[in-house]
Amino acid sequence: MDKTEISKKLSFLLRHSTEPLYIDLDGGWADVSVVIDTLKKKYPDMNMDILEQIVAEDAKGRYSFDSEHNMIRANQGHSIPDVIIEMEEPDPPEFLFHGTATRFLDSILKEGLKPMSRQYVHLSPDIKTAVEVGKRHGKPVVLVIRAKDLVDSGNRLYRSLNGVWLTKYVPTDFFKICNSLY
Ligand code: HQG
Repeated sequence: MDKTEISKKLSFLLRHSTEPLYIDLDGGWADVSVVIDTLKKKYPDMNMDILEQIVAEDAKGRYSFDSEHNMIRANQGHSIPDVIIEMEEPDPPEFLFHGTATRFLDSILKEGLKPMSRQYVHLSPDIKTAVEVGKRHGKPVVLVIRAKDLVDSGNRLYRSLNGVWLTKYVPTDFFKICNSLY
């Protein structure tokens, strides 16, 4: 059984499924047994052990269980507008990074960074992670964001439990193309 493939399906269920059965809007929690039953339809060997492994081994810490492991949620990345996920609002670092593809640059430089289909614009704490995010869309390019100035100007910037920084919109005057070698 391909755990990466199951993890992709799991992220979809926990971030984008509009079926209210899965996601409690208050906190984004889904019932573990319902999630396993759903995954079993496509992956008949799916069980709690495999789910525990997927959560524990996830390189980006995408998922959390509640203390009893009866509920599970994605820590960030949601598109469902009404889901409220627990986030911190710590003091931001001076700079954060956003990885995107060169083909989006014209539009981004004109309009600013928008959440597109997700609830938030996702920002990375380091260039390496941003390059990986950008590669998912094509030839990567990294933008450096003046995060501290963004907050000092009255914008809100959150950090998800797995360390992804999130904000509603980044106007063009708060970022530029990052020219470091990557
Ligand atoms: C771009 C992954 C045109 C934006 C990653 C991005 C991340 C614009 C794309 C998380 C634009 C949206 C999120 C504008 C932004 N005009 N394009 N004005 N503003 N865009 O996938 O940030 O692996 O929704 O640059 O690690 O790529 O799934 O967002 O290229 O944390 O856990 O529109 O997803 O996490 O793409 O990725 P996405 P993202 P997971």
